[in-house]
Amino acid sequence: MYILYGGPFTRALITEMVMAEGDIAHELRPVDILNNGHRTPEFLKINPAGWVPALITPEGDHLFETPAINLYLAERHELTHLAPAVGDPDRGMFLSGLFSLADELEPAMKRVFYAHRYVVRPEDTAAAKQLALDAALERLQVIEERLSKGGPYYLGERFSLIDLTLSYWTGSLASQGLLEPFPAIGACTALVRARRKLQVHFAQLDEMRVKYAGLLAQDQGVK
Ligand SMILES: N[C@@H](CCC(=O)N[C@@H](CS)C(=O)NCC(=O)O)C(=O)O
Repeated sequence: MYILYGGPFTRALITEMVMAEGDIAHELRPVDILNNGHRTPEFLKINPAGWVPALITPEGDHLFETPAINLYLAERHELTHLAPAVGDPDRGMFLSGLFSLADELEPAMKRVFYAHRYVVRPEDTAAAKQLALDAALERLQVIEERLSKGGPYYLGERFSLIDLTLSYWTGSLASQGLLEPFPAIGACTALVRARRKLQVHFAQLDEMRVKYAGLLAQDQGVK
């Protein structure tokens, strides 16, 4: 049985969606990142980087880095509707798209959420957040152009882990009206959100976002 460390307010939800798509049995162990649950000695034994998600495989390996965990699960369980197999003509473009989200979009979004960590003076936090947001939107523009020429998904007619990951990250932007300049991304995420097995997770994501905005307003977010 897999053990997934994750829980509220975390991108572990993307891994839960992969598990749902593949009907993969697992135990979810919530980590309270608002109260530094990810920095306890116990959790650091699971993932020394101190981040969630982390996955313990049935063999006892400890895996981390969300896109790596997701790709591992998709490949191990032969979920070729999420990850084109080695030798599939779509494989190269799939890897390019997935790594681009991991290397470019996800770090920019992390800086948006944790802008206070990237400044020396607290009064620079809003500017750091805006710069991070600009970087994220610039990445989205590249994806928008690709989808508008040959969507609805990143791989054309073929849904994949890229669209699922993209839909997770764009959730908070959509709620602020920031996705309006990206209609093709909006259409792609609407298709992903309508997937039968994922609807419950996107409902959780929306709920989590509203709750987190409330906590931020009271200055109770992750430090
Ligand atoms: N590169 C890692 C980053 C993981 C990450 O930053 N997770 C967030 C939750 S979404 C976290 O643990 N935040 C707590 C912190 O940075 O202190 C991955 O993609 O898994």
